Amino acid sequence: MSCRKRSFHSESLSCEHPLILLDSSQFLAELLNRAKTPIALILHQSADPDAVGSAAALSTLLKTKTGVNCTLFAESLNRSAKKIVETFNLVIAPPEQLTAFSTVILVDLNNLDQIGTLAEHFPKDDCVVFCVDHHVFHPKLSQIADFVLHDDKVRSTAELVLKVWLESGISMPTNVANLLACAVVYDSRHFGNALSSTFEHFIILLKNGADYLYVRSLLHAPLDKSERIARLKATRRTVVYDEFNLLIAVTKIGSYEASVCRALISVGADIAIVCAMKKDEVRLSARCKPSVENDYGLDLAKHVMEPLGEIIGGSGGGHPTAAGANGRADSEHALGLAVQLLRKELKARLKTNPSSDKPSNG
Ligand SMILES: [Mn+2]
Repeated sequence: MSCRKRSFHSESLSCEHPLILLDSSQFLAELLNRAKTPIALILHQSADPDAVGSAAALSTLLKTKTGVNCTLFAESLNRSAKKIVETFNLVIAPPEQLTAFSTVILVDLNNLDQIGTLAEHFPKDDCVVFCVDHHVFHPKLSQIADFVLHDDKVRSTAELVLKVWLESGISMPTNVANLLACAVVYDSRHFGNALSSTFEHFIILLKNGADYLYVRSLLHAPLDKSERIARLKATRRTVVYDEFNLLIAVTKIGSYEASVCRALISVGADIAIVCAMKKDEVRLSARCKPSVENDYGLDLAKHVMEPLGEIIGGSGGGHPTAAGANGRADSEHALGLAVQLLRKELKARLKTNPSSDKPSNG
């Protein structure tokens, strides 16, 4: 197992990691088994309420069950996550402290390229790595994780944490129910893309004391002026392609690429691809309407952002209708590649499924 030492540069990874996929009861058993020394919970950069809520709930569960201390790490938090951290008095530890841990849990991510500058502080020695996540399974996960609880058929990581909690047999405090409820509401876009399982899980949280109106009020935060300016500027520069009976909107911006994507979808695009340049790094975000996934079988994570991340020397992933990639490339070049990958996939899908060549009504 000498190859268990992890590196963040894919070219230096020489062997596959023996990843073990578990169900929620096995995951809890392995976690409790390891909960003898402090545990680090690592969230993705620009952590959202799903990442924060899931991590806080897991941390409470481990503390209650074993007395072990858990510490949360995130390079940065998004606006809604900041509000949740403040409201529930959560603590995000300084990145330097991460190095000392021998057990870590990756929460709501399955690819270390998503932890940003925390990667510099990731424990160097053989530490045991757990992962709980609902994003499209990333091939690189086998290079980093030992024990994995993964299901991309749920709308939030919080629902996987809920299952783990229910296995523990301990009663759920109201604040944990509210934290998990924030996560479910946020990641299901206020139930806009909810599955029947999303409602089933949410009802369990309500029965444990979660308050839907309170959760809604926590997640309602008006956009900053800078974010609104970014959205307006990016919209002005947007190029729209009318192809495959889809309106594909493509643009560049300095930051807020995910927010700009959502804005473009809300003003009428079927698919949006937005590129942001940050110093020497390029970051791309893509969104599509649920109808594009349903009618065309398009998976933005698997078909566009994952291969794009590879090409530009970084990584990509996400969900079928919301995905991203980062790497090193000129922004025009990266956007061109993204559009090329998208066109190639849509063309192939139209050939194999001619019924999808119809106007989108999503
Ligand atoms: Mn999530």
